[in-house]
Amino acid sequence: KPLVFSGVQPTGNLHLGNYLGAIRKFVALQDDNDCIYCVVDLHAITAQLVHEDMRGQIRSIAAAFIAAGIDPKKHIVFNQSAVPQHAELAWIFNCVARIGWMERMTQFKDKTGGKNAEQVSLGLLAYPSLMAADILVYRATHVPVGDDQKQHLELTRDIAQKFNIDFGNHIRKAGIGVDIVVGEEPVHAYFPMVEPLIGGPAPRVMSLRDGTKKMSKSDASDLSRINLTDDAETISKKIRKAKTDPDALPSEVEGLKGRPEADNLVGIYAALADKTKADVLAEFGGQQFSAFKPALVDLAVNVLSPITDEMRRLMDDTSHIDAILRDGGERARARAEKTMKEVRDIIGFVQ
Ligand code: AQP
Repeated sequence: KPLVFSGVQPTGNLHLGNYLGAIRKFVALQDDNDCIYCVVDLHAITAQLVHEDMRGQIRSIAAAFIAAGIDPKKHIVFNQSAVPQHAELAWIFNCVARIGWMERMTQFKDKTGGKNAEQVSLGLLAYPSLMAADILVYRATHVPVGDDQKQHLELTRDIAQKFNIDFGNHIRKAGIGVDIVVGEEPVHAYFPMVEPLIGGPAPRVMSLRDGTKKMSKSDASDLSRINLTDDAETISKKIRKAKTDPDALPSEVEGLKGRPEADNLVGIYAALADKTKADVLAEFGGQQFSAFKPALVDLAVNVLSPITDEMRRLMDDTSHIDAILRDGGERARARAEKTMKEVRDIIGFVQ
């Protein structure tokens, strides 16, 4: 079975973008894949070092995974810091990757815009290197993420490729790895080339207040996002207040061009209903937002409230979540150590 890996940062309330871009896909991939889903707590300290309730944040992401329908017995759910091999491989990748690769990342530029180098942690620059390690320490091949992570996954491929080429002879001598072709070039590879799983009608959910900005945990306006902890009344208020234009919905997908807010709401409806945007417009084309928004509220509340309720129940007594994380951590550690033994061997460390 293909090996799927993905992670979510415990940096605040999960929102609809995290759900549609990531967690919903995690759930759908369980039947046909071997899945490892991680609460990436080491990533959470890159932008902001001190968190008042880090434990609670980690548990609530794990609770969201379980409440959304991930089966932690068949698959693995754990928190990143419980498996030190992630940080070990990230260090090695820090030596494989080039500073210029990291500085070119748009997320790094967005998060550091207007700041000087004294205000930015070294960890934030190296973030994609740790992300590459998260995935490759399991030699995972498929990574479900939102569209915003596409560039980081390309970097993961670059790191894997450079490691494979730089250590090509060592990999061959160690008798491990496989022959693959990358571009035109034959390579004896230890690390696989990962494939991002991005598609769907809402690969990048946009802010409800500005259809050109990504829905994000760090947006100052709570009205810009639907949190997984919002109750039905709050969801209704946020969707009713969502920015739109004055025109009716078009009946064809092409009619959404140049209408980012309309495009976003139709994409959200489609993703929540497991339909295409064309299906949604076949139903609502020609109708005003005053008719479409209440239907979107009903759908969002129907899909999200069972998850919210279950998350709340799981968070009442966290011993169950802690046991899942402990068990997942042990299983993940065993797999990651197998890779690290081989990596240390390839590099030539004495062990
Ligand atoms: N708006 C989005 N649309 C689709 N997918 C999204 N993701 C995040 N925002 C959207 C996806 O959610 C997964 C987990 O994200 P994360 O919490 O690890 O990191 P993030 O992308 O930094 O999340 P935020 O909410 O945008 O946080 P801030 O505000 O801190 O930057 C990833 O798969 C991501 O693609």
